[in-house]
Amino acid sequence: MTTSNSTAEWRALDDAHFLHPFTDHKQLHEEHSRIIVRGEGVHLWDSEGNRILDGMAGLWCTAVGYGRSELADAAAAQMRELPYYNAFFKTATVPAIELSARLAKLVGGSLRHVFYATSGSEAVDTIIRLVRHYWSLAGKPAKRTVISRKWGYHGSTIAGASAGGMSDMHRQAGDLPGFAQVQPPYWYMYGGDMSPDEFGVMAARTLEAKILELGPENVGAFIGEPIQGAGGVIIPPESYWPEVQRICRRYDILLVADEVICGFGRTGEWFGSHAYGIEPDLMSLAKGITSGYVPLSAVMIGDRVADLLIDQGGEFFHGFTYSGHPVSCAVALANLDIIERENLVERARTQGARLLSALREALGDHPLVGEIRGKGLIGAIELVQDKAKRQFYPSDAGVGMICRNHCFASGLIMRAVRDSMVFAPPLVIGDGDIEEFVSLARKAVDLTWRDLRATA
Ligand code: PXG
Repeated sequence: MTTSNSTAEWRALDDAHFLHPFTDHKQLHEEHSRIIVRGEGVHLWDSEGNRILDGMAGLWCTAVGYGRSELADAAAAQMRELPYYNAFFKTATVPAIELSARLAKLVGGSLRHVFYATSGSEAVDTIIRLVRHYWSLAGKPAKRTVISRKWGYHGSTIAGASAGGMSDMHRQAGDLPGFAQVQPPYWYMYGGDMSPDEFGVMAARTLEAKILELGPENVGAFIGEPIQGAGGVIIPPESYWPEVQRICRRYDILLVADEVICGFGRTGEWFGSHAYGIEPDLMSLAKGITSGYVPLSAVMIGDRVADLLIDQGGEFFHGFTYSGHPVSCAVALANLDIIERENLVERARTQGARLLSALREALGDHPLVGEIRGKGLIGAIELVQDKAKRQFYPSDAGVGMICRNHCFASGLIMRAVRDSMVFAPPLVIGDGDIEEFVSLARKAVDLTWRDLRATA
């Protein structure tokens, strides 16, 4: 429960004591935080009573929307029964067992084993350990390098940051050896005169070139988000993933799908891997697994890795205090009940199509808008200087940030990644919410255009 402090007092305490993630604090202290106090459906309220449409589902996670007392009840019931016990010493709890079986069924294929952690970063860390352990057990300990894409996001632990393709994070000590990056399948930026499908194959072949450069005997895995989220909602051409799959098989490289954002309906299928026909050896899950109500992440492990690990691995010296936390697993089970009962995966598909076409109708002809792309309920609006040439503004113009600030001020949360305005609203978004989203987005883009012309 919040105290009776006023917004001004909270802001003073916030500035004095709270270091925020991914934040320039000097800048924050000039502007101060907006304090979010309540949520219902797709809307949030701040401490000054303003209502905000959350076009980002928190941080890509509140799939079932805010205010679900069913999830609070599931957490409370589990806390009363058994708030905590671990799974280290030949013990297990019922929610963790039941969730494991349910995830295995939902994910399908050979990914029938689950390892739990608390964050997406820990899931990715676990995967890196599993990849290297697997290849040691398989008699190929040199296969250690993990390849990812530029602008891939795989978490913020040292290993996660190193595995990702964010150069700012690499510069701040997220630069372990044993990682390499290749080109993302970002047709709008890099596709030139190629068709999206020609470009998709070309982008996948940058992986092949990197494997050959490093030597396949040194490469353990390729990790990629089915759709790159934090990197700007980079939706790959349909030709991309089949070619990546072929390359991984050809050089005997494990394929890892980081489904932290794409999992649990976001793309209009249960998992992004299903949407693109990817057959990964390992998969990371988080965010939508509990709709963000409590922290939980999971690694799905395919038979190839699991069989060797179980038969010949001995003890896997890895795990966290909260691996398989019973409260988190109980909330995840209740969250899956809601997703299934309310057909939210299908809903992501239909409402996503509705949102995309409404955005295209409202903004498709706008001089500042180069492309509006989406799949299910994840998408982006590209703000560009020259539509015909697919040319971006110089990065110091900060066009995305101008637009983000207009969104924020008018009651819509969209994130700016470079000049891509990204969105991923809760899967429960209704028709009226879509109308509100589109009209606020249109207003923000218009105001951004006005600002740019004023300074031109
Ligand atoms: N993999 C992917 C694909 C992610 O999107 C992580 C791993 C790490 O998860 P944790 O739970 O450790 O944060 C993520 C997280 C953004 C943003 O600004 C995105 C994430 C986290 C924070 C901010 O888009 N994604």
